[in-house]
Amino acid sequence: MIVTVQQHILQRQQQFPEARGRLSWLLSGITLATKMTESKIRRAGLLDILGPLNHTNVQGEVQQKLDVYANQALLHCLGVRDSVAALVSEENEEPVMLERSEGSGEYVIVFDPLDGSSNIDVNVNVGTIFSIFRLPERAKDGGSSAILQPGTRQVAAGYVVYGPSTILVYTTGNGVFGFTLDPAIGAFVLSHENIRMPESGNTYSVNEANAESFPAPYQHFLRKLRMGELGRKYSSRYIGSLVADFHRTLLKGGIFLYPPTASHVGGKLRLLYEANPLAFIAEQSGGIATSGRERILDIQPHDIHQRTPFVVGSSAEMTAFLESVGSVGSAHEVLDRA
Ligand code: P6P
Repeated sequence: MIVTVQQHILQRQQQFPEARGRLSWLLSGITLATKMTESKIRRAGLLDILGPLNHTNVQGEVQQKLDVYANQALLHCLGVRDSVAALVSEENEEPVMLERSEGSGEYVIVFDPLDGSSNIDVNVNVGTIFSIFRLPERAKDGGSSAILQPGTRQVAAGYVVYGPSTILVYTTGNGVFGFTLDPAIGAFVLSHENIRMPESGNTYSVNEANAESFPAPYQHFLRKLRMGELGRKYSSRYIGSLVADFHRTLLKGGIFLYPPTASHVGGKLRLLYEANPLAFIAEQSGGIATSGRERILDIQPHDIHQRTPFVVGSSAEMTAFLESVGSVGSAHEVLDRA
């Protein structure tokens, strides 16, 4: 008996204060948009859709045609759901505020429509990442305060990883669940019931090319890891596509790091639509996520596109990291607040 992601939310809605059908209706907007994107990715080489457009996005990155398609799909599929008050996309400089009748716009959805898209031309996994907030009562006008909420205020978060299979992983704060897209019926079907991140793993994931510019405590930690001082042998795995590197860490354990570097002294990854949703999923599955200075979910954003250092993974490796880096939030403090 198959369980689709919509059925899953509805079946368990008594546990999800946010569900009441509106959240599953929102999620159906996301799943529809990601299925549209998946159908293009599957045939990318056959369609005139590969390769860069002749302009750059707000991030100054050359936009791949699929980025634009994925972004438009999400803006359309979510824009027609009247419970959505505002949309924030990695591809849009400003939030998209939606005209809604009094009181109907209830949610803000933040997303990276196609993370890692530069990998598409070489057929490497890419992903869509999303995060859902409620519009605070006082900000019914959808002002920036409605959008700049800390990750602890997320009501749901998830990602779709487009790879050998297409898998949706999400949480609403009651565990983490995975659904595999069945092309035969065009539905995401429950395939990973209650995902738990292993308490430790044997891979670490970091772009070693930047290692010389990592802050010394990071270099010290990585050296300890490589020298077996954590008591186990590690392998290095770095795909260079955040959702793929995270998905492996979620299922197999270990640690992923994007530290401060010479070119990105504040970190490269985005807080709102990359670190926050993945940190919510990590904590819900028993893992830890930090900026190296504080718990990711506690960070009060000041800009919708702000970046952060991002270290996420199994409790064993993350505890060793936090003790080694001597962050503001000690290992125990971060653990206690997870
Ligand atoms: P680097 C892809 O461009 C991305 O945004 C993430 O998906 C990935 O984790 C990171 O950048 C890779 O960055 O500097 O290692 O190439």
